Amino acid sequence: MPVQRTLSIIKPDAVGKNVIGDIIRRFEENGLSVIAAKMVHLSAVEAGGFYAVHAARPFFADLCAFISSGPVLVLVLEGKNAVPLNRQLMGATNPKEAEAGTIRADHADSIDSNAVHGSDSEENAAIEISYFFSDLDLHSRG
Ligand code: RTP
Ligand code: MG
Repeated sequence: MPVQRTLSIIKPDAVGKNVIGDIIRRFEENGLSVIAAKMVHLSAVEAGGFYAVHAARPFFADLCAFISSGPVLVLVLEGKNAVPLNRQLMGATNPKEAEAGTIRADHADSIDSNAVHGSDSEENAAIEISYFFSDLDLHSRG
C-alpha cells in the first residue's frame, strides 16, 4: 500500500456544527495523519479557483457560494492509500446515499451542504495541496 497525501476540507456546515474534532478523530483512528492545517474563509474568487474543474457544471455557482459562506479547515492528510481511504471515510457525495458510519452519513445535511471535501485522485491531490500550501508547510511523519 503506497503512502499518499490528500487534501481534506472541513466545509462551513461542519465547522458551524462544531464537529471539527469528531472528523479529525476519524482520520487519525483510521491511520491518517494531519501534516498541515489552516483555517481560511475563502472569497468567491478563491473558491472558483479551487473548484475550476467544475466550472462548466450546473451546480458550480452554488458550490462556490457554499464553500465561501464561512470558514473552512483545510487539511493535508498522509497515510497508506490516503486518497481512497479518505473518500471511504467521507461516504457518498449525497448523504442520502452515504454508507452508515461515514462522515457524510453522520454530519451532512444535503448534497450541497455535505461536511467535507476530499481529493478524488493522487494527481488532483497534488494540485489541490499546492493551491493552499507550500512544501515548507507540510510536516510529513514519513
Ligand atoms: P468533494 O469534491 O466536495 O469532495 O465532493 P465529491 O468529489 O464527492 O463530489 P464532486 O462531484 O467533486 O462535486 C463537488 C461538490 O459539488 C456538489 N455537487 N452538487 N447538485 C449536484 O448534482 C451536485 N453534484 C455535486 C457537492 O457538494 C459536491 O461535494
Ligand atoms: Mg470532488
